[in-house]
Amino acid sequence: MSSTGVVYDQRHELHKCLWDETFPENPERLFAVCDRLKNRGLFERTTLIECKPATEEQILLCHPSSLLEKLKESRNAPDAEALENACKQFEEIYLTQDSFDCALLAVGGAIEAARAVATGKCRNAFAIIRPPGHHSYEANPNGFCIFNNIAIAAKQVVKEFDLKRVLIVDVDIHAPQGTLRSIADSEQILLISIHNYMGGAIWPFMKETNFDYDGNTINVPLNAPGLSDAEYLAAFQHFIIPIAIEYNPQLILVSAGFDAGLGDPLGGQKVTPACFGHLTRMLMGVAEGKVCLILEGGYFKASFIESAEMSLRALLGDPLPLLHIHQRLCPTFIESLRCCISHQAKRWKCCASTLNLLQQQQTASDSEIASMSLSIFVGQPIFEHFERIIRDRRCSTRNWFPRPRSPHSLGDVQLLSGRTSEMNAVLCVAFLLVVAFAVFLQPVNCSPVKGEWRMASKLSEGMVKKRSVYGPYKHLQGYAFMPKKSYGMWSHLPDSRREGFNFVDGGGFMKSDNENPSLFALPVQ
Ligand code: Q9C
Ligand code: ZN
Repeated sequence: MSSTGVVYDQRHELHKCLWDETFPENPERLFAVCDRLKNRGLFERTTLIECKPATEEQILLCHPSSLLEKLKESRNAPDAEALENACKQFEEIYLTQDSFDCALLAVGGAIEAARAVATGKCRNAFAIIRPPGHHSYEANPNGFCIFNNIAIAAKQVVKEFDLKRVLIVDVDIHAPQGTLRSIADSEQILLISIHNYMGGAIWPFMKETNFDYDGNTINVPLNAPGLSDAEYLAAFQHFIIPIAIEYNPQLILVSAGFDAGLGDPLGGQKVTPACFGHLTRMLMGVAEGKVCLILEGGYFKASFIESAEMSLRALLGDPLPLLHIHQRLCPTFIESLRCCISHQAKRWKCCASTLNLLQQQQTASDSEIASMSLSIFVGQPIFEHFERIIRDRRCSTRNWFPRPRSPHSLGDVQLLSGRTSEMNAVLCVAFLLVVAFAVFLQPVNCSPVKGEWRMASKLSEGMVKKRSVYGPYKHLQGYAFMPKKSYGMWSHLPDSRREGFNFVDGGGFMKSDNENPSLFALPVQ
């Protein structure tokens, strides 16, 4: 039996942000994953797949040549400042002089991994590459992604091996608007994605990422934070896997982002590393096990290195830790899943029969037959706001994210780090000092960036309220400010009050180097 292939290339580390060392998508992500896999003796059990740069012809499968030309210029940029300025034309992208070549290499890695599995040279594979790819489409690199690695790889293998059905499963917490658009014209590719949607009030603010999208993309929108293994397993068990079986793909490519994982600062969900292994394993029951994982996001090291390890162990056929599910499914999630099943019942027999079963149960238990829910999309105002920010080039990648919090401050993940009571005492004192400083220095110390940050952090309980504002922000009186974790807002606000607000995306609190604090505040309607 042929072995598990791994793509890994040192050269991917040359892509890094030169002007913001807190940027979450950094070379450290690859070192960390590879160190872990080496230390656990997993690398020596795999076959290294040689990674070569994608050709321009391959990039053109998804992007226009104008983009290639534009990006190529970064090779000759004189300095970091020039690069930073050039990046303002893109949304959340940074470039170094090596980034263009790194991005070609990432696409090449995805292609080689997909090829190895498609030809049977490897029975399955894991492409550990960066920059990630699933947000990029046409001339729009965005969301840390330069070229759409997975969409290009899918189109390449379809073309090269004349495949009729390639399935892409995207478990990264961010909606893959890039992959959705890149494959929209491909009859041989189907995308199924599970991602944060939050009523449309989260980046990329697109209605097409909701359950009622029709096309060759199937969405499982998540409208609540804090979801965990139970919800992901249910989505796979009752929806994603049945559709995958019915579709009967010849090859499965997985956008393996681990930012739905426990403790991830961008994701807000709580999938455990072991669960990522089990999800991979469930997919291995389809397409004769021809599964190729392609790395996407994942920004909390302690969590994503383990998720990557568990996923690779699944590919290798190692036993995985048992999952302990001791929670009921989140009702908001159940509603999403029901919407997905009802909507897809038109196209997929498996969904039609699940729907039928649900309705029988409801009749038997004499409860009312749940009707289809409305498709909610409240993202339009913030989407337009965002478009304006990008269009006017009012932002850069600098300081879009708060400094990473230390693992100790991440509620659930404390479990991973065995904290002593002395440390607790020290942390308490430090916390009180910080609070005291924040309170007392507030009126004096008012640089724009610090000011914005403070206003936001004051609301970190997750409530939206009308605030009285003073100092340089007086004109923002009566606005709702986004707390550090806007996901919190969804859990704190009763449904009836949600429509009244515009939400600012919480996938990393947006700070900026411009002078306009209204970026961070939206009027309370
Ligand atoms: N405050 C990947 O995980 N964030 N990309 C937009 C701005 C976009 C993440 C929010 C995050 C993109 C591959
Ligand atoms: Zn992501």
